[in-house]
Amino acid sequence: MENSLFDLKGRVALITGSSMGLGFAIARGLARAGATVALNGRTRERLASAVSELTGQGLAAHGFVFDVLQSKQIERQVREIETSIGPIDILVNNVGNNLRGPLEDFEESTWHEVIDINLTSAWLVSKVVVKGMISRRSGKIINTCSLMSELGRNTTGPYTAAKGGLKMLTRAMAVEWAGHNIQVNGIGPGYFITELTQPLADNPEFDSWLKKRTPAGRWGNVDELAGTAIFLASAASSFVSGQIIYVDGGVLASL
Ligand code: GCO
Repeated sequence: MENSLFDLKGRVALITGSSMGLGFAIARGLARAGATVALNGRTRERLASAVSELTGQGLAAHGFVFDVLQSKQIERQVREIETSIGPIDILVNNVGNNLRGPLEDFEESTWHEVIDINLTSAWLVSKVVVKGMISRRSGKIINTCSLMSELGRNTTGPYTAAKGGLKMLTRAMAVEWAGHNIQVNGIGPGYFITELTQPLADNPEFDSWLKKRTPAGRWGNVDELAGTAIFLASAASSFVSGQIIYVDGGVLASL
């Protein structure tokens, strides 16, 4: 059967925070489905090795260094992507960071840092990219949410507030831009071992709690996010908007 429904050939995808972790895995999945991927990161070296890992597999990948909280850099690099590769059809707002600690002890500056990197950045990048999507009357925006878009966990207060906000920003974007044939959805990853969660995975107590709390009884494999990303980036989801799809081994379904 012709699989054009999930085929991303000819599409350009920008994935923020994609030189490692979930962002890199999502970018690899979209590239394997045919997209040309624009990876983003803040450090040139790490980004370059991520790009060469994908091009070494025969995938179409380029790297663009910019800080997702600096509007001038975003505007300049989005222009660079669109002139050097082509219009951005798919935007994945993936960049994120989790700083943990007792909620009452956070410095104000740390609170703002966590809210900005996990939430404000998605708005700053989307408001630049969406202008082209509106003019072309076509686009896909995917926000990387979290189980913390729905649930709290001790010591993750600012991150939970940010990811809860990102779920509702996803819906706000979906509502505002649906009339321009732009679908905006979220992916809610459960627990996957990445640089962000390695300290948790290295903690035997947390590791055994997580395996008991997850009906699938294990951590996720980052490649298990690709299918949902391809679905939300492709024609297969042309009438899906404002939804958060949780890839969590059943965590949210269970008490
Ligand atoms: C934590 C983790 C989680 C994961 C992910 C779960 O401290 O519990 O960082 O927040 O990163 O967001 O969906």
